[in-house]
Amino acid sequence: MLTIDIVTIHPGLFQGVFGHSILKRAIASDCVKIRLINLRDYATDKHRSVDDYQYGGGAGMVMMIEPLVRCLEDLQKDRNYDEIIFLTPDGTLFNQHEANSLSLKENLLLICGHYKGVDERFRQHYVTREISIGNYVLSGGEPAAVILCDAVIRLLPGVLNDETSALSDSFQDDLLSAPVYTRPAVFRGFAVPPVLLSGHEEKIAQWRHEQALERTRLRRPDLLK
Ligand code: 6GU
Repeated sequence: MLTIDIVTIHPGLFQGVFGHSILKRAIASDCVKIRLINLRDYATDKHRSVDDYQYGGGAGMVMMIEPLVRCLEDLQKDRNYDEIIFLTPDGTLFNQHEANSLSLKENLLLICGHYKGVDERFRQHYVTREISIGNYVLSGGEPAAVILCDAVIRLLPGVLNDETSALSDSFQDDLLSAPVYTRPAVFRGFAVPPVLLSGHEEKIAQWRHEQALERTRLRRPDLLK
């Protein structure tokens, strides 16, 4: 079973997301175990500080190495992490390939950054992977951690009802998905493509493949390279 430990100064941000829908079910059915760790529990002063001014001056606080290492070493008493992942906008871009790879691990540690960043020594000496979810800046790593967890957990065996549906996702074969339709067959004159009503499995599969290719060519030509 996959376990994901998440170090954050806002554990409450996660409760809603993990308490609903597919993620809730995945946790309830023991496909994944998630632990939220409040970094402030590892602060060393009475204010429970986890950040400080940066050396050399400049705006923005920096997360201190000491609480992070105290936290990490405490967690490592009962876990051997496959990856210690720092979520940061200057990390490598997260994609489906990375999600697939992480879904095969057993113990992941996610560390959510805040403020101006994290003391570089922590990144250099303790972190094993740095991940960004896109070319924009979030106010903290938490939303990125949620996205990473969702993308990984839905791939775990037993999480999706229809085991094949994760395999037919957009991106799983570097193609976007074909369009999908449901009842009614005609809505205000807008008809479903007739081939889908034909019952001809081979023709349907071929149509879907052509649509996927065409959609990818038009919207995401970068995926076809
Ligand atoms: Cl992982 N963190 C933050 N703060 N901003 C981001 C991000 C991560 N990925 C994209 N933007």
